[in-house]
Amino acid sequence: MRVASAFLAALAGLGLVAQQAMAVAILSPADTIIGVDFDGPHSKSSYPGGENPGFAIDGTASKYLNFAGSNSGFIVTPSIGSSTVQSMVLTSANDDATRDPTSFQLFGTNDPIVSLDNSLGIDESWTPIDGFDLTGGFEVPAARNTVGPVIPLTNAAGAFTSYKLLFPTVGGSNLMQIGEVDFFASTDGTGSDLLTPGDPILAIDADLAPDSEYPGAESPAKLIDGDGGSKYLNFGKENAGFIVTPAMGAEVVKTFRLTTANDAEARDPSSWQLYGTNDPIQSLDNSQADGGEVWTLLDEGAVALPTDRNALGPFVKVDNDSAYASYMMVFPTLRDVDGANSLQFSEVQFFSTSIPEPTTAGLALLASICGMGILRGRRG
Ligand SMILES: [Ca+2]
Ligand SMILES: [Ca+2]
Ligand SMILES: [Ca+2]
Repeated sequence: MRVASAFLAALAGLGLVAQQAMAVAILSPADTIIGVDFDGPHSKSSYPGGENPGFAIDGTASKYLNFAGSNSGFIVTPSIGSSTVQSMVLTSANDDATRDPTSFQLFGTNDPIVSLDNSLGIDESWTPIDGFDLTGGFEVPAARNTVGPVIPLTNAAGAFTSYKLLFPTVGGSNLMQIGEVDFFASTDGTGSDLLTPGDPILAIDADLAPDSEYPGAESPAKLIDGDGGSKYLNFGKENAGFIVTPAMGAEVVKTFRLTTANDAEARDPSSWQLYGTNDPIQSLDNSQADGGEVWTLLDEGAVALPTDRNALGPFVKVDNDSAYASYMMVFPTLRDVDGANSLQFSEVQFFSTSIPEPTTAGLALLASICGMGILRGRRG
């Protein structure tokens, strides 16, 4: 007994036992937690390499497919130069007619194209030309790989050097696909196609998607479920994170600890920022944390997580002496952002007490005390 109490007293003197014993774990599965990402919304446009927008004007029925579905399309700059489009023909793709466009909007511009591939396509000044629902005989053919009817356009806007074609609606699918698009200067589809295979063409989608997005089974709640095998994954990558409101009320966070996820170490956070607020949380899930709370940046720094998977990371000190009702933690950098499609980790815990990493000298002293204890125990 004497040995044990002396041992504990020695450890307490080192700050290794007393502080750990008193440390309060602040987070629990009862807490309210949402996903956020500081970065702004972006276009959802994306396509398979083998079904890129060039296939919409390659002169064959081979298709362009955009995973963004409705409101996707393309920007094309005809190599023939300025033209006045007055009719259009759409050719159906090879499969799944629910991906076929059921309406269109056509715009023109004489600006140089500065929009990027897979962007919103709004970085030029665009003039509406025409657009309507593809009904009453103008439907994309139900038969596959089939040339559709001539779609006459009312073009009061004149000649343009580039065109933007959007498909605001498709036949119920989450994807959009089109086998071929032909533009004509005639009103009846006669004459040469204004579009030439190889013309500069960009995929676009006009819908704004928030940067914060997570799979339903990998929600922020997985960070505080006490299960190191379940993870939170956010496709927002850099600057993604979470807002948590501990059920136990306002506490002073002085230490945190992360647990790595099951795979893909490139997705591990490598730096952190911790913010606090006592305002009610108005920010929405998957928002930019722009609900109007006033956040105080408490501390920030690097974190070196183990490459081991489902492994506890180091205790990380937070320079903070104030209690907050809610905390926001975001991760500005990842271990290997170029090799990652998301941010992920399995658990987070906040502690109300500083938990310093044992120093080398402390560990040596600890080892010598343990050795003494063992020797004394044997003698007893
Ligand atoms: Ca094609
Ligand atoms: Ca978990
Ligand atoms: Ca982001």
